[in-house]
Amino acid sequence: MRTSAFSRVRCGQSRGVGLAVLAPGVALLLQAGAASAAPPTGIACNSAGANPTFTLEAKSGYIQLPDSSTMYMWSYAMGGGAFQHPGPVLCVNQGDTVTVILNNSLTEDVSIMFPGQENVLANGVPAQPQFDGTSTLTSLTNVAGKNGGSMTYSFVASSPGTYLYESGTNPQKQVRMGLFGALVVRPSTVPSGATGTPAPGDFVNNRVDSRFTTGAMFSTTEPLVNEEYMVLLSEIDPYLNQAVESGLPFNPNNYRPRYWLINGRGFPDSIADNDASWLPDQPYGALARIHPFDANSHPYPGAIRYLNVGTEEFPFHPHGNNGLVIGRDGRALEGPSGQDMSFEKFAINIGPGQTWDVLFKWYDAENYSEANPVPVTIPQVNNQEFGMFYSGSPYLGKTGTLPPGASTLNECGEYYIISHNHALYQLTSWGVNLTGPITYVRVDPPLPNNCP
Ligand SMILES: [Cu+2]
Repeated sequence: MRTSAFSRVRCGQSRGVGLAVLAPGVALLLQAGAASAAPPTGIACNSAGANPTFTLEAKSGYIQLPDSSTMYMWSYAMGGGAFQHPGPVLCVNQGDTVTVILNNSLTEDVSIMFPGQENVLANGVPAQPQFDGTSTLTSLTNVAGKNGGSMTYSFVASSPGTYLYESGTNPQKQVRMGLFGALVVRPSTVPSGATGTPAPGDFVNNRVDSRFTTGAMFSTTEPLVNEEYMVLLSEIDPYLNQAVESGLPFNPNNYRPRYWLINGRGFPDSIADNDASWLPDQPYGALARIHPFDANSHPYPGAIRYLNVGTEEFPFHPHGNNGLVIGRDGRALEGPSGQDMSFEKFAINIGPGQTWDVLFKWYDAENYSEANPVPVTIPQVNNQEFGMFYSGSPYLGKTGTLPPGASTLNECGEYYIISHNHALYQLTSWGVNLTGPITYVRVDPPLPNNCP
């Protein structure tokens, strides 16, 4: 994080992607911020070594939304760091004793729940629901008191996979206001049967078939591409946020989301780089950047960690690809004797509170090239539409001539494939169409290529 003592450790490119998109009626230039601590694409982990301690601060701030509005939010920020939405991605290893110190700068009590973790301690004793003097439940777990209170949670990370962390205090308000983040637990050992010399973190869980592509898979002459991604889905009812900001009451019966986000951003911001300069408080992009699957040069799939912290189901829908679901809610999909219970899925239906771990590959199945042309006649130029990402050629790795007046943001003949939430009513920002939970998969040409 910008000013934290924690490191963001996944490999990645050191340069900006330099993309642009067409929002409805608007051309918007997307460019990476200058000195970025995180890789431009891929999950941006905060790690702190073995048995890590993270200090988080509950505070308020503002985010930017695709309809040009700003929204008052609450968040867990890194201690001493700037407000950010969503909270920091915490990455730990199986078996670690994880300590999270929560400092509370908000004006009401807050807390953190760690769904899927067992035997969570709060200030050293078992975390428990909290009641007031009349046996009314006030919090699902121990709180950090308002206006400067603190609480220290700890647990042993037991099962590799993907988890939410979120407020357990008045969650219908506090989680909706943004008090949530992602927790990744990585295996501590390489699963038996693995070939080569992989690191434990090259696997999603303790199954040998959960291996995915990390930056180390690629040569140092190519910008390193780490193919591990986060899709954290959330929602906002602006009337709740406005009421909280103004200190006014809000009837939860009237709660109704009007914005839906990936990683705290709506499209087109969702495909901007991690740490994009114009989104100082929304550090996490959602663009997936991959190479075509190849058994020799690129033998492992990419990994996506889906999380839904909203109140509605998100039927997420990567075009042109099945995903292999290998984990749910931080548990590998396998039977009691290790039976393989993974399954292929086209639309990934992530229910409220769920997490799904999914592997995916993109095959250049028919190897179309200028020597093996697509078996349809390309229409005349005046009958074609040119998107902002089209290279001018239908062939991967090729660029071609665009008609006069057309411009492109394509860099090197790469492909872009949309990946979006398929509840289409959620693809808006308070009515601004085709924003919301949309991102792309960028497929780069095989190595060697001309990509900058
Ligand atoms: Cu679609």
